[in-house]
Amino acid sequence: MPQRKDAHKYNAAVAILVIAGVIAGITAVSLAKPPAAPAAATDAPAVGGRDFIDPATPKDAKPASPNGHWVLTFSDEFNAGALNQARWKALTASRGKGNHDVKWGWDAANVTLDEKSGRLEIATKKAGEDEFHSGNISSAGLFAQQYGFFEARIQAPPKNNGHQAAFWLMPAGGQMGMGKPGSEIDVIETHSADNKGTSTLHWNGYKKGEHKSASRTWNASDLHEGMHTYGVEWSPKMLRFYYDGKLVWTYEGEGIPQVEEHVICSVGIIGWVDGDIRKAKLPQYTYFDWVRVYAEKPQ
Ligand SMILES: [Ca+2]
Repeated sequence: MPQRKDAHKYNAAVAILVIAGVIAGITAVSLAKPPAAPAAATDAPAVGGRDFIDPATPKDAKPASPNGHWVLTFSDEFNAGALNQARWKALTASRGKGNHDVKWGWDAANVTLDEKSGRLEIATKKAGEDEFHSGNISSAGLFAQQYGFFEARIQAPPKNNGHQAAFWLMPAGGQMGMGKPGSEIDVIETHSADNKGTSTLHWNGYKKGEHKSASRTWNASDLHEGMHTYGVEWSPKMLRFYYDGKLVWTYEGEGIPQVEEHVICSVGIIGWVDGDIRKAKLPQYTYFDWVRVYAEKPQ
């Protein structure tokens, strides 16, 4: 499914049309429902055409959700030995203060792929005095989708090292500070010093007093051992979060995004993460075995 970069403008235009329709006394129902056609490839990705599905993904791959019928729309098994530039960009960016107030950032050099193990590896390294770097890959500007099932198989960093694995979704142009009408969906942020994961929805922007969020922290005794599957089923009125195929949180309410969002795999040295990055034996590695995205197939 191609990214429609003007999705938010389109939705805003629809909203204006709906208001205008109500004022004019005409029925707004037909205007509120986006026609099927605008999703056509007027905004084809700048790189990579439609190479969004990895031929290495098993033909019988299916999401954890027992609900609906699904068709694979995007996948990367990370088996190719190099980052697929049609699907991802590795970011280099400063992230300000992190765990125990250290300086932290993402460095594209910390993202590597190992052909032998078929994994994407994000290194967390000491980069200077009280400065630590991890990594981030994003499908922003390449692939985005509204609704569906988003799933990743991840091996979290070793315990007690003050950093976390994260798999999350953001709206197009969704730099920190933007949340309307899209929202940040954190499918998973692993904890460091305990066997827990947190799933979170952030909306209404990030400004103090305006930002809203809902989250669920759940126990997973084996989270720091081996690979685990993390997924979210995103439908217009509901988010369902899964850990190894088990439903860990159902959210219904305000803030569920109604625009296309891109996919991010990253390692965070975020301030709230438990454990102490300054005491970590570095480098440490977080492994991503695959990412798969499905859309619900109309029956
Ligand atoms: Ca793999």
